[in-house]
Amino acid sequence: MKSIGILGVGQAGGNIAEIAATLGFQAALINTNQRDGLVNTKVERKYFVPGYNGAGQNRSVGLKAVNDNYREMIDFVKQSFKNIKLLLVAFSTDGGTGSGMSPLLIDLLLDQLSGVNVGAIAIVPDRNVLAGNRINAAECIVEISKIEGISSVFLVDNDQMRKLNPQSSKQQIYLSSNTQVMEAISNVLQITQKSSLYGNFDETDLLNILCTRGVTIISSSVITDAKTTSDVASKIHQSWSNSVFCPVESTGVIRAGLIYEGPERMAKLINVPAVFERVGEPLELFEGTYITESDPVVTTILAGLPFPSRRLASLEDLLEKNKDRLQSLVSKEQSQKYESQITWASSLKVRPSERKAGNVTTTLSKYQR
Ligand SMILES: Nc1nc2c(ncn2[C@@H]2O[C@H](COP(=O)(O)OP(=O)(O)OP(=O)(O)O)[C@@H](O)[C@H]2O)c(=O)[nH]1
Ligand SMILES: [Mg+2]
Repeated sequence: MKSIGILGVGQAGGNIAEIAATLGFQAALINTNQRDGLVNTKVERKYFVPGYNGAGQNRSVGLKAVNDNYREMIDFVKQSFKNIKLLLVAFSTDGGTGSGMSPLLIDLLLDQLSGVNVGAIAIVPDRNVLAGNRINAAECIVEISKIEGISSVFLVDNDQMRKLNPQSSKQQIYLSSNTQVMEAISNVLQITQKSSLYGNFDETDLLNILCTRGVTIISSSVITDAKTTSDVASKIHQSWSNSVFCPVESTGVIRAGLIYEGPERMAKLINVPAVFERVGEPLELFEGTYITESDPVVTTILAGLPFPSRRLASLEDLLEKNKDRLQSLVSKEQSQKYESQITWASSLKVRPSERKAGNVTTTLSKYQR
């Protein structure tokens, strides 16, 4: 039984829970919209908030759903996951249900699930989403970043898969983002089950890293053609820029994992100071070395990173640039009306008044000669 559980909230969250279930994770979902959740057929445990039919991209609807039903939600989560050590709540930051519900729900679960750590898989929208989605995303990320005692926050960046496959449809991008994030987590969890003569990376090491508060990324790099330690370091750095997560921008890793799988002769090219030069040496490093004859792969886990302010500013810039236009759009909603140029023409439609019933004598008298 895997020690990490995935709780999807809202449509995107449910889609991630679906992939998690196919990879053998305990998975459950919560939604305000039954029709969205029913398509995730691999997820067995589902809670649909009664009396709702989606949140219509309105975060306050999601928030109200938790306020009114948090006891049922907490019971549902307790019943859905058995013997897990870390629960990751997955959701998109720019819709209404997942974005509005998840920060408060995570905060409540941190108190209510004893012995279970709680982190997040939060989706950052791609560059094409409109103002309303950007506002949701910014509000949600601010709330997530303030939660006390939260474990790893994985920021899945929908722009990253678009960058690598510009021709793909939105659905293909969503599916490959969801698959990559769950495969990355599944992969590091599987490594903890292997044993090695040279240094094990065990489940306690992994949980130590993942229970660090802050932003976490996991990435892997195939280093077959590397010749020097600096080749290896630069391949690892590239993998931090090209993973499914928001690219690493600054220094400040608190805990990290460094795992090597491959032939012995390549293992010596891994130089810890060179790898961490760009992000600063972490407080603690957990290493694992697994000698195999397959292609050499280095997997890194960086935890405790600051929120990526440049990436998030790119989300907010479009709002800032359009501030006046957006403010006038909203004030117009209440005041706008249409003035016609042909108000004079309405009189054309006025019918002459009906003839009144006359008096016979008066009519006869009009014709007298
Ligand atoms: N990576 C990924 N992103 C998704 C997926 N589905 C939707 N998104 C993102 O999530 C946003 C829409 O959020 P949803 O998850 O549909 O919203 P919701 O939480 O169901 O909230 P409401 O529909 O407003 O009730 C989109 O703009 C995308 O940014 C998915 O399967 N994977
Ligand atoms: Mg939805």
